[in-house]
Amino acid sequence: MSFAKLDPKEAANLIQHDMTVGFSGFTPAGSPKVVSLSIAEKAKAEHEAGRPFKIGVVTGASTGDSLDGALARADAIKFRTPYQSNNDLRKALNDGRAEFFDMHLSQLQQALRSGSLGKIDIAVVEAADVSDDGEILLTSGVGSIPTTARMADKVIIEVNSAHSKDLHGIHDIFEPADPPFRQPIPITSVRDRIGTPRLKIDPKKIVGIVENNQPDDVKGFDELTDVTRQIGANAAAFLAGELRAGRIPSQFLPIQSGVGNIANAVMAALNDAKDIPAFEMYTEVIQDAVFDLIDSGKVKFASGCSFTISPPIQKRLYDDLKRYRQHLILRPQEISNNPEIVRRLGLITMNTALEADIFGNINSTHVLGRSMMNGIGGSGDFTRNAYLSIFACPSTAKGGKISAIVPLCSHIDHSEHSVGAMITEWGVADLRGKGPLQRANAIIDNCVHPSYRDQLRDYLKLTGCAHTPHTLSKAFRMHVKFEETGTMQGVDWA
Ligand code: 0RQ
Repeated sequence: MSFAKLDPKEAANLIQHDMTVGFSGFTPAGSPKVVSLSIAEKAKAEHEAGRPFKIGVVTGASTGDSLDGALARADAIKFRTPYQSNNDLRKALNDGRAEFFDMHLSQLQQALRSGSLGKIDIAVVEAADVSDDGEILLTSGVGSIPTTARMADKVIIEVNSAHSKDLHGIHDIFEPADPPFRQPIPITSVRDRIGTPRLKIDPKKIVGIVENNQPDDVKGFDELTDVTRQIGANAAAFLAGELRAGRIPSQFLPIQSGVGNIANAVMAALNDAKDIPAFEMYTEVIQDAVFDLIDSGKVKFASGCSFTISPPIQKRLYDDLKRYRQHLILRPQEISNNPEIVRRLGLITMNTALEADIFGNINSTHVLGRSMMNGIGGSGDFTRNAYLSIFACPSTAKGGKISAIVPLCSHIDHSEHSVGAMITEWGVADLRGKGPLQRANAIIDNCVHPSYRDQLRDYLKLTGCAHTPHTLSKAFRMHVKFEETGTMQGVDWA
């Protein structure tokens, strides 16, 4: 390689206060691991010397602790977009120490190109390999880096030897033209390739290479519990019923599955469901469970934006890449989450709600309407354009003190118009073709925890006849009761 070798400190010294930095990756997968730690150290030193140091941080989605966590702890983030899931950064956003622009992940790259998010000064790209003419073999996540690296004035490459160089051929790098010159995106099946296997950037912009061998900081999943196992079983039974009824075609449709424990449990249940045929996935995050489904033959092919997998699964993938590459592709997020393609392929989408209301609106992001959890991520890209959109969540949180289903969501990310079915451990509410009162009854009867059913039925009776019978003065009384007493149980509607 003809590029200068930098140590992480030298790389961090290229980054000045108030710059915007574009980092590669999507979730901890493919995110840089060492330059970010040095930027955090630099920020601390600058603050100790009485000088300001905060940067804008643009990534694909969330990242690992060595990026979002370290920078947040060093108070080094001025502005963050589009998604995060780190405890320390979450605190910084909710304490007002950093700004967060929570956006649909498919829209990030176009927004960057339009200039509405400002300029990108430096891009930091994790690579498995880089050629002298600037062809980069990306690692386990693609995210928005094709755009941020192209737009950046300078590019720092982190060559990470924890990733296999045999990843060549897994990625499909494509950037569409912007309106008014955009053409249809030519993906008509999950497996289609439309771009290049490597990211090509102008080698003159590459200011140096930092070497490291840190694995992706992806935690494993919690063991299935009775609740998550039952949610998975309910989802599988619902989809099998839809198949039998002919509302899902007999060859099945591609699946999108969200992030976290619930999504992992649903995928595990689909693996066990004998009456669901082998299927494909067109999704954003390819999680651990998908590899079991590929091995069992249940998943024929998975297209995504990242392999967000724990170290044992990453080893399994890299030990057997020749076989797995026939089943996998990674794309930039404006393609993996593209509404045009989601609608064309007819996806069954399955995402997790933080809170839902009895009429079918979904809150994915804000605890008690105020505190940011993670962000909307890709859930809106998929939900709004799905063939069948499903939201699942446990019926209660915090040991039953919170009902996940309330009269009116304290924040709405996905409206009733985009939600086809809701699933909890108690059952499934099919919301399609139903008016608001019918939806409310279906959700209360099938999804609400029994200890909250009467309370929600009583809320419905407060206002007489209305298309959507809300009582505005009482719609948040369960939230207020929780804030005042620590439980949503026992609300007095009088
Ligand atoms: O907190 O662990 O402190 O108890 O919220 O809840 O049930 O473990 O759910 O990890 O699957 O995350 C919506 C946040 C769910 C995620 C969300 C508390 C609960 C717990 C987490 P504790 P669970 P998960 C494409 C799809 C948006 C992005 C998206 C998410 C914690 O799925 O970020 O969908 N989605 N992307 O106790 C207060 C409630 C609560 C509550 C749960 N009603 N009130 N707290 N909790 N319900 C992929 C990407 O975009 C990358």
